[in-house]
This record gives sequence, C-alpha cells and structure tokens, in this order.
Amino acid sequence: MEYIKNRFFQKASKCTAEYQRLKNEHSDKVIAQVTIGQVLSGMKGIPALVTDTSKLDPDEGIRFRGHSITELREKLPRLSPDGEPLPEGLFYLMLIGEIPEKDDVMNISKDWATRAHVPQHAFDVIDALPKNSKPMTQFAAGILSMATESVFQKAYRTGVHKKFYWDSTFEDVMNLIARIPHIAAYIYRRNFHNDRHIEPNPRLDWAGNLAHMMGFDSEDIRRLFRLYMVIHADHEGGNVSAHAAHLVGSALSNPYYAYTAAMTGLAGPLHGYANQDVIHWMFEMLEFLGTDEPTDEQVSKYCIQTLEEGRVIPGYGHAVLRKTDPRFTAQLEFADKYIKDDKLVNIVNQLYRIVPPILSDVGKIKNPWPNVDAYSGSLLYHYGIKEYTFYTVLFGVSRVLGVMASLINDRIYGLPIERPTSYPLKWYRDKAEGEPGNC
Ligand code: AMX
Repeated sequence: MEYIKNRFFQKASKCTAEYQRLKNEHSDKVIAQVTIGQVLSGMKGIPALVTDTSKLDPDEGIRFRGHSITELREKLPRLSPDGEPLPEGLFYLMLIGEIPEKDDVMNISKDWATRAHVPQHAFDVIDALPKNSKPMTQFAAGILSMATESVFQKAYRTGVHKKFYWDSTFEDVMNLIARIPHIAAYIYRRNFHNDRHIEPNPRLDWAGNLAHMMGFDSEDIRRLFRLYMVIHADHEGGNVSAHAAHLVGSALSNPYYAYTAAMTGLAGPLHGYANQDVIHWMFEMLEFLGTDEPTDEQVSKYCIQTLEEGRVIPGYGHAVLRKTDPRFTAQLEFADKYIKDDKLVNIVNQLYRIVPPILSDVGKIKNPWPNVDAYSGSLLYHYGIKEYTFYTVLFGVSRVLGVMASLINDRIYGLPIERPTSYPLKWYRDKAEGEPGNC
C-alpha cells in the first residue's frame, strides 16, 4: 500500500507548491464580494474553503474530481460487470485525482481489511450508553473513543516536523475508514438484533463487509451498499459535516476528533438526519391518511398541511442545488432496474411528481427539487433494513471517504487554522444603513 501513499505524495506535492505560490504571489487579489444577504443566510456562496475532492454545481450536481455520478458508475472499477463501482475506487479518485485501475482498488480493499481491527474499548464505550441513545450518539462516541489510536497525535507529541503531518494523518485516516463499518454494524446489531454481533469477513470489500456485519449477505444488498457509499461520500467542502471536519482538523485535532465533529453535524435534521426524517414523515402521512396507497390528491393535501404546520418537507430543497439531485436520480435508476412495485418506493416516485410544484408555489424556497435523502430510505427499507433511526449512520460511514481524504490534503497543503471574523448584528446594520443601529 505504500505505493498509493507515494502516488498521493507525488501528486499532492505539486498542488502544495501551487498553494504556496498562490499565497505568496496573489494574496491581495480580490475574488468575490460579500453581501449582507450572504452573511445573514448562512454564508451561502462565499468562496472561503479549499476542497479538491469534489465540487458541487447548482444545476448539474456533484462532480468528484471532475467526474459526475453517471460517469463514475461507468468508469470506476467494479467486482462484476453488472455491479456498482466499489467505494474504494472513489476514495482513490478523490485522494489522487485519477480513475484507478482495478488492482489499485483491490489493494485498497485488502489494506482496509488488514486495518479493520476495532479496539475493544470502542465497543465498551458504545455498550456503556443506554440502548435508547440515538444510533448517531453511539456512532460519534465510538469514533471519538478510538482517538486513543491516533498515529497523528503521537507523532505530534514526539515533535514531528509539520511538513510530515500529512503522513501520520494518512495512517489515521486509513485506519479510521477501515474501522468505521464495524462500529456502525456493531451499533445496528446492538440496537436491533439483541447484541448478536457478526465478525468482519476480511475477504469482502468495504461496503460488502458492512452489509455482512449488519446481517445482510445477498448480492442485491451489497450492490445497493456500494452505490450508497459512493453517492454519499462527498459534497464539496461547505456542507456541515465536511466543513465541521475541516474546521476542527484545522486546529490540528486528530482525525478521530475531526470526524466526530462531522458526525455530530450530520446528525442534524437539516443535514443527514433528513434521510430518516423522510421515512418517518412518509409513515406519519400514511397513518394519518389510513392507507398505504394514497391518491395524488391526498398526498398533495398532506404536503400542504405539513407546510402550514411550519415544518419542512424532508428530502426536498438544498442549500446549493437548484435541480433534482443526481444522487436522487442514481437511486431512482437503481430502483427502476432492480425493484418492481414496492409500495414505499412508489410513494417516493409519487412525491417526486407532487412536491416540487407545491414547494415552488410557496415562493421563498429556492430549490423545490428532491435531494439524496428523498430516495435512500425507501431502498434500504425495501431490502429489509427497516430500522430507519439507523439510516444516518450509513450516511456517516460513507461520508468518511470524502471528508477524510480532504483532511489529508489539508495537512499536506499545510492549511492554517480557520478563523473567520464575526461582528455584532449592529455592525452589519451600520454597514448597510450607514447610521448607528439600536440593537
Ligand atoms: N420544506 C419546507 N420549507 C423549505 C424546504 C422544504 N423542503 N426547503 C427550504 N424551505 C424553506 C426554508 O426553511 C426557508 O424558510 P424561512 O425563510 O422561513 O427560514 C426558506 O424555504 C428558504 O430556504 P432555502 O434558501 O431554499 O434553503 P436553505 O439553504 O436555507 O436550506 C435545506 C436548505 C436543505 C436545509 C432546506 O431545503 C431544508 O430544510 N430541506 C428539508 C430538509 C432536508 O431535506 N435536508 C437534507 C439536505 C441534504 C443533506 O444535507 N443531506
């Protein structure tokens, strides 16, 4: 595996030099104006982060190192011709910037299998939490507890030169990625299968092994998990989970700390929790309507009712996207191909027809189209993973690939501690109106 690390080093070193050159020669260049509206709307659209792994276009959706999801599904290596690409290949692409050969992907898979041993105390920490703690609480606690293993932290303590921070970060990231599926599966089996745990199978790929440890060994579920892990892996740098990992990592906190921060952000209902909220909301609707095959009119009325109650329709809208999320479309295509006449999947498709015009009519909603979370739950549910309070954990397993690849980049570039400026509200008012404000 040293060759992948070396390959990364060769590629990234050129970018590190470019980063330094830009900083030295162009630090004074103005690249954007910031409006009060942007500040008061969650800093939307302000270019302030450096993230190479992926870029989000409002109309086209995500591109990983320039490749769309459709292209990835064609180009990334897979285990069988009709299967989905392996997430290991996407990690390679995000890290190194090139589509890998199948051998590279298989080598990463094997490498992660050798690093997959989770220290017992991580399971003990999870077991110390009450079973009614949210799966994401257990997941974050399990990840945080593994910080005892941090190679970066030990290297830092021994006074390693800052230009080598990336090296021990690389080791931490590979270990963390390798171990995270076991942590997730452990929580699943603990909460929903009476603690009957399943050991990893080192011959399986990363996503297949996660399914296996959760208790699912069919090729159908492995295929779904590979797709799931690819499409959720990264969404450029400004989303809450990616930004949280970058921010915390910028203080030179170890990767386990940084990823725990990402996961507590992902757990919020406006971010990754939406994938369970979608299913919860759909079941609430079906219960309210007293049917599992509602008419368009019934669904429409229920959506309007949700909005009138001051709630959001989960799975719809996005801070950046302005069209249907290609991650939604990839899942829709998957369902069209492999799933015939599933009631929940049918309702997801029905909502896709009904919700966008309703949200458009509200006026203020910038994107009435579905995001990734509108589909994912119904696919998992179809294949028997019905415990939807667990769904955000699966999102969290996938997201480690992108944001931790970025953390290695942060460290090789030597990005500094992040420290934007804040002002009291009054300062913005004075700026806008040119006179002293009252609050
Ligand atoms: N249902 C109802 N209202 C919505 C809405 C939806 N699906 N999407 C946006 N709005 C509302 C906002 O709450 C906001 O209302 P306000 O002015 O009263 O505060 C207004 O429309 C304008 O919001 P926006 O600029 O269009 O979106 P945003 O950037 O502020 O928020 C997001 C984006 C995703 C949080 C929002 O669309 C939302 O809450 N969607 C539902 C939850 C969801 O699906 N989240 C998952 C997103 C993807 C992910 O991270 N996994």
